[in-house]
Amino acid sequence: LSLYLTFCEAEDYVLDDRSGLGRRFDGIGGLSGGGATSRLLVNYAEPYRSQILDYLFKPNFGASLHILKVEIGGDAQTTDGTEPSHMHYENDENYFRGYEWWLMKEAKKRNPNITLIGLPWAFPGWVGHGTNWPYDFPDITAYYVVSWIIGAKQYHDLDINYIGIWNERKFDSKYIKLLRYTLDKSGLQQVKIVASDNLWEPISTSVIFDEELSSAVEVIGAHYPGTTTVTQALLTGKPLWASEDYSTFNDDVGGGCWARILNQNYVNGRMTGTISWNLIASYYENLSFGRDGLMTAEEPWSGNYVVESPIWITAHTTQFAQPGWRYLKTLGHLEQGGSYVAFTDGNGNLTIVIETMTHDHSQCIRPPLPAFNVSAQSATFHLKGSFNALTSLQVWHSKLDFKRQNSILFKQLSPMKLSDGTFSLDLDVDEVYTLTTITTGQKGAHPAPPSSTPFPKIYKDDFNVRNPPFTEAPDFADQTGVFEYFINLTDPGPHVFTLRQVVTQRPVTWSADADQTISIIGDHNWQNLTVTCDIFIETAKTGGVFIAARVDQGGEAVRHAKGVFFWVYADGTYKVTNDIGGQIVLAEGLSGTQAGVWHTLSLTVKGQYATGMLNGYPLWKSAVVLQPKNGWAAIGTNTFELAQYDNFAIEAE
Ligand code: 147
Ligand code: CA
Repeated sequence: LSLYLTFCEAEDYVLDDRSGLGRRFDGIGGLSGGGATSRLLVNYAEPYRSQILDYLFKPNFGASLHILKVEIGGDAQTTDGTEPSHMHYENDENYFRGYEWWLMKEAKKRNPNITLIGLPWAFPGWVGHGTNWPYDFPDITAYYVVSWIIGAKQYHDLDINYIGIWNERKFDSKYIKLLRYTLDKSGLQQVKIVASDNLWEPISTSVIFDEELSSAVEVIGAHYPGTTTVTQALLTGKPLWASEDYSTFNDDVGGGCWARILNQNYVNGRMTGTISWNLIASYYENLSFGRDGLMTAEEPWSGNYVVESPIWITAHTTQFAQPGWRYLKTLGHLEQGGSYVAFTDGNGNLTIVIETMTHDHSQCIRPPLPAFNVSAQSATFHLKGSFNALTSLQVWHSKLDFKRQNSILFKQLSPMKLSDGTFSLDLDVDEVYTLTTITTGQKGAHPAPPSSTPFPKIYKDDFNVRNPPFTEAPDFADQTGVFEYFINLTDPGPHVFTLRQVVTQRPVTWSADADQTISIIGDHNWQNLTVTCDIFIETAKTGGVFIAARVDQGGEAVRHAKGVFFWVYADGTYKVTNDIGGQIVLAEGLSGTQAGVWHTLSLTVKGQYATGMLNGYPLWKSAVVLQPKNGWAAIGTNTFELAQYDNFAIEAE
């Protein structure tokens, strides 16, 4: 027999609207991009792909997101890959590249009221006119960004609601004003500006002291604010958003992080919008920040996906309070740790969200979380004002369980009876409660997806697709440059349908792109394999392409990728290098390769040895490869240059 005493503090909290309401609630969202975070999602077969989209966007089903923010692709590496621009070149315009258009339409299909936001990380090289800076020619940058908004409407009937400046980089007041002016003159007065997607400062002070800037900027958006804001931001009088937040591994600690910041971003920092980086972890897990999304869908080849706890934590708020509702003024911290917020639609509806996340079970990736204590406690809530007459509330409950890995996620309990507007709850640690007048909440469910499998060991793509639904070929994840389906009508032979690298100038980068282009594919655990591909160098004399195996890294580290790279050049030579930069040469010699002719390359890596074939004949053999031991397969070019690929094949052990 064990005897124990629970020591409970019973505290009273008042929820009241009689002295007015707090700020307008702008919603909770997810960010696709920054970069290529949804890359693998688009290659899921139905019905899995639609099921995943339901968990993200369908109202009263799962995360039921209010906001979708997307990257405006800039042809450059922006964390987990590159996203294509709508204007690769100065005289080029195409609003059917990439998957963000598709994603926005899928989100709108499910929730026509969803708020859409666009933000650039990088820009095609021509926007910077040869510099690595987008503000030397602000009129070009404004034209480039406004074109994206106009294209969204013209080709996809998508109304973009907010537009940003330059992700986590310097803003330029002159550019922001010019952007506002260009929007207005294009009839886009309703498109609002978020600035500056970095820290609270210096944008807040700039807005305070510059009236024209202040009227151009609608929302102050800060990243990873750690639930706090600064006086200057409050003094702007603008809505404050955590316009990028979370970025935490999506296990239950990630769920705890998300629950704590969703409440406390308002309690501590008066933020009325919070956007998760990222929306969904749909990129190879070994790239940067693997699984930092609200859920995981990183296996299009199997159909497996995982609805992680952050989805259900999101539902606690999103299903019961909508953008346009107001926060109550009466909210705050609980006596024994944790927090509570309340929302109303102003028409008698009330939603209360309570969280009791402990420090160690709610740490986010950044910033460091100062120490605090949370313990089990009783809380009595007294509803006053227009809520005093309520007699019962719907109850939804989650408890993150770190001991037995047996978490309760978004479970409906019996309604709470109120007497004289009062109810009490026994709160344990690491819990979320929603108490609400809203009766439409639902824990949506689709049949369990197929189980997880590794990337197929035998893989082939001939790129023979006449009307591809997306511009990229399945499972290829561009890490520098952009690889697109291409139809070469002048090809006299069998290579009409190919894949082509199309970025010909170094972009205005956000990250450290490689000096070569590269697209990775496959399983990062692969050791022994053969990669075969037909290649076509387009640049005479100086051009070059490679195929590779055991590529160990991409993302922000792509410049430092190691592996086995088999290069052939238009000058009739070949090289085998251990790195993408071509510094560590394992073999080299004459190949007779040239531009404008198709060649077949084949690379076999087995144990410590690599062998290369050209057009079916051995070209080099027994190159010694000591490291890396494993990695992806890849294709790419020697510089930012055009090149084509066909009949790509992998045979892995
Ligand atoms: C953000 C980026 O905006 C995203 O594209 C993605 O890279 C995300 C991953 O966590 O991070 O960039 C940040 C990088 C560093 C810090 C904050 C944001 N930081 O060190 O505070
Ligand atoms: Ca083909």
